[in-house]
Amino acid sequence: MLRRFCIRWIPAFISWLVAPSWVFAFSRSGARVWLPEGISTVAPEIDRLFYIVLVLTSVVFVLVQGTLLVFLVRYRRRPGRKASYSHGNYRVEVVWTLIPAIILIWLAFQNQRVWSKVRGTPPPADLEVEVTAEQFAWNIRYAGQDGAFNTQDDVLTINQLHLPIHQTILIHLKSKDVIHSFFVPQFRFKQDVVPGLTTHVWLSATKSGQYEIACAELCGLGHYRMRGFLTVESPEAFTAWLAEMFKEQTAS
Ligand SMILES: [Cu+2]
Repeated sequence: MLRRFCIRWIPAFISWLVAPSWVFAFSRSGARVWLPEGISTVAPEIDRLFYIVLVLTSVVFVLVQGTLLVFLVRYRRRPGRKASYSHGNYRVEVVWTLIPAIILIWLAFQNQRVWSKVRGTPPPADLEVEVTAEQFAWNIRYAGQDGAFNTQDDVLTINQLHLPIHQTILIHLKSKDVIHSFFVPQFRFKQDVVPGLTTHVWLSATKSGQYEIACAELCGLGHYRMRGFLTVESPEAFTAWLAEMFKEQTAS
């Protein structure tokens, strides 16, 4: 009874559990499973690492849990069977220590490579934007024509961030009050915004469209409505929008 149940349901349960990683392993568009579309230059590399870790841990999970279940069923208590003492196996222990160690060291190097690209010295910026978080909005500041912040021609918006596509954007993140977190899932980008600290981060968008900026840090009662709107567009459309915003600002 128990045996039949195990044979029938345990493989089904395990395959259901790890299905997403297998779908990834066997499909060409696998990078889309589970994650939203990646639209920054670093997104494919971050996704690749994520899925490598997912596949590796899935395989280990199946092997370990499978072995455990086989042993549970096979060596269960039976009348007349005596327990025996085993010393273990030196060779097997060396193997199961060495293989994970090598995999983890390899992963650490891979992580380091991607991390230094994402958060190392930023490449020369085409555009700089200042984003100041406050309870419960995103204040966006563009330097305007002169390229300097806090001057007459700055363009200010609330919750409206427009970025030109295929350009390197340097974002200066600040907070007026508490800790917020600037989160754009499609950019694979999430950064805490800490009061008293300016965090400089860079990104480059690879696909135009409308996206959402979320605050990913519980920052107070209105946290749920701290939502920004991100538009990635052609450099021409961006310049036109910025000029329009400046005109509106000076008119009011
Ligand atoms: Cu917030």
